[in-house]
Amino acid sequence: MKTVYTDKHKLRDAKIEIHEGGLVAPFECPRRAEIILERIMETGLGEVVAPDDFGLDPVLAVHDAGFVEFLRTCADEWAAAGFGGEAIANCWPTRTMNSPHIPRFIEGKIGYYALACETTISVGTYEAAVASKDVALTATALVMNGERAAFGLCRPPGHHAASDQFGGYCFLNNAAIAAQYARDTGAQRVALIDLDFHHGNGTQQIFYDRDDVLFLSIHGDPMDAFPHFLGHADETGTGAGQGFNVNYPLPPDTPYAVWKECLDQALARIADYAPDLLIVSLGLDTYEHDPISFFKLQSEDYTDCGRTLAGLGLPTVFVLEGGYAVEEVGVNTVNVLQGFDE
Ligand code: SP5
Ligand code: ZN
Repeated sequence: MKTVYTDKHKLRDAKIEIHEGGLVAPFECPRRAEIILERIMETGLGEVVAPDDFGLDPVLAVHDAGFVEFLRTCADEWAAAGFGGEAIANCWPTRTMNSPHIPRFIEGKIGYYALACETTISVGTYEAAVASKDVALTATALVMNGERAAFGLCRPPGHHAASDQFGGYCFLNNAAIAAQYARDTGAQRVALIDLDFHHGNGTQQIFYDRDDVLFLSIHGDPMDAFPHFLGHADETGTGAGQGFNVNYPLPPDTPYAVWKECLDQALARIADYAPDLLIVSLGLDTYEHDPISFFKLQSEDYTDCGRTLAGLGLPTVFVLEGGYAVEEVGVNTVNVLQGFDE
């Protein structure tokens, strides 16, 4: 299958992340995408093409305009306030002081639009996020125009980004933007399965009241894992979306055999839904040696996963999400794609 890729992901190159009581170099780093691209070249997976520019309309179809403008201006406003380093939230409209007022000063504004503080906004972050959504949209357009499948090598990732919040290394929700674009260009129903170790809280929130995008996610139980406040099995959708949100939270040390049972259940639900398009939020942080996650998938399991996904026989767009065992992320990603192509 074809891969969509651009070097512009390198514009997202933050220097710090808050992790376990200190500052570390971010797990979500440019090298991840380079290693995946190198593996695609070395295995001859297929042609690598550059993204087209889709502009902001498909972004504004799922994200709040004020939020997008905040992302665009945040790094500049941070610098204009005289702050050094990278923009980071330190104060939040949490349960006991929830308010609709959006602060004018950047210190408050970033708290309003943030859902987690591990993720800073560095110079270039917005430009990289815009390029990343173009990667996802270009892959989706390829499949809407007749390719059986395509891989959007997206960086930064997207699935934690909600309609008006960033966090979890995500700024714009690439998979959600792609799903909405597919709806707007002819797909009646879209299924979106999230295989990243972390629950796709942003994607869930964006489509929670809708029945035209079925969302399913297999992930670390939020009682134990980030994003901690969403991803429970009893979150099944609301209004017209009731029954169109499906979560499979799993405990620490889950091996592939157990994970695969959930995948089979999820694929049965997707087959029943009979969508025109499948979008896969492909995270590789389910890997046994991932530094921030707790599942036990092995490299060969990813090939089986890809093969299993292909069994649905649906036009399929893969969108890269997480995966932080950098040396192995190329092999694991391409194993999924090769398994699918077999
Ligand atoms: C796209 C994606 O995979 N985002 C993940 C963001 C996770 N950020 C918070 C990670 C906290 C990890 N805590 C691990 C504790 C066990 N060592
Ligand atoms: Zn993840």
